[in-house]
Amino acid sequence: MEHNNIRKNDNEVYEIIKREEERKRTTLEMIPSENHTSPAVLEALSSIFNDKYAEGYPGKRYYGGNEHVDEMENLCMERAKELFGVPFCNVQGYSGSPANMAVYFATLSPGEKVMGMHLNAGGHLTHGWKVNFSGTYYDSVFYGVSEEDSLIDYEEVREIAMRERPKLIFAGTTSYPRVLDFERFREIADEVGAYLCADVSHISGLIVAGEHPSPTDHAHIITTTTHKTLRGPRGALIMVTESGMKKDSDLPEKINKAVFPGLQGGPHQHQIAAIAVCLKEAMSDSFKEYGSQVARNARMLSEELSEKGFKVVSGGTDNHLMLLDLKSKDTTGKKAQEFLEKAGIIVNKNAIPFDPLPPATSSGIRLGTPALTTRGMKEEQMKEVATLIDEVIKEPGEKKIADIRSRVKSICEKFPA
Ligand code: DSN
Repeated sequence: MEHNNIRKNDNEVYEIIKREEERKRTTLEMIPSENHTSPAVLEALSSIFNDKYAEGYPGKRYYGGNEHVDEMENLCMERAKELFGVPFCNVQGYSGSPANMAVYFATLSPGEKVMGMHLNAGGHLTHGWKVNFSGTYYDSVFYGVSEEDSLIDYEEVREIAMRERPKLIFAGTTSYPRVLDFERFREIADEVGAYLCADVSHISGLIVAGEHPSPTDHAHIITTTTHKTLRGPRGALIMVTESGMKKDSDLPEKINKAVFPGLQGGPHQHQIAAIAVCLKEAMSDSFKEYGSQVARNARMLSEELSEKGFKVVSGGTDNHLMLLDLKSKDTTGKKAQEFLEKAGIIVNKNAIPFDPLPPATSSGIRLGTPALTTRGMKEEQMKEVATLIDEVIKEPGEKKIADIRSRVKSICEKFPA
């Protein structure tokens, strides 16, 4: 983007933006929750809708002048409902955490019980973690993965649910590389009378592309951020499914009230415009091809890294991400992240299941293919990237890192962001 007005009025900010553009252009973005959004999404984000206050919902706003805001929000909701096959969607959540908070407000009273995946096994802060609102104001219990294969043991999930009787169960992850069995989660939720919320923030792009089973027929509520595999602006969708409506026909109303006035003030209408643009993009055939390539790339990267002697948690991946267990590599997640960053490969350190190290150090790194795939990279480039990662981890000296940095730059030039 040109940013001519920023350059004219505020050169300091302009220069920082240009440096960030340069960083993105010349590095391999492999954090699985990040992506490169389209210029159309970025244009919508900087549109005139930024200026408008619109507390309330279409047709029921607290301010005047919302004719076009209503049009835009209705369009965005209709697109989300069509794409995910649900009868209700709230598009005002500022991001994933407030969206999940709205689900708590709509389904639980403070002190009631939620069950989610343990953070160290690949869950999310808002699924009950103790330092988060969800573990502070609600009673939380966790399921994890099996020590043997790092997969969710659904029998164990059931046992914990039967014992603890949570009122809300989250099926959702941030670093779980395998398919989630939403049907099984729903059976468990039904046995204890709980709401099932599928938080598909990481995999929503794969779901709409047909690369991961959809939770629509199983969950009562679906939440997702819009900026990960869905490749939109920062933001969130909170959806109620047909079976959510059957369980509680007031759920949409409760969710709307939880978002506003419960949690948020004026919705970010420029963000909603950008979500609408992203949802249209996600309806296209080219997005389906994108989602499928993301998964193919992840499989290839994981296979190549395994062949080079890396331990890939759970033995591989079914989605867009993988976790490398670096315990046998004489390094930590923290060090590996730092060395790779110097070489222009951006990843994040991540706890692996049963990690002996604290999260700030951790024994693993998390790698994903959504952003590389957006740049047009395919299996052949994944082989190259696996070689670069392997070389950095094996020999993180300055000379080697400088060599890898220049090889990274040349891949980036061939595949412009
Ligand atoms: N921070 C996100 C991620 O990286 O997965 C989750 O909120």
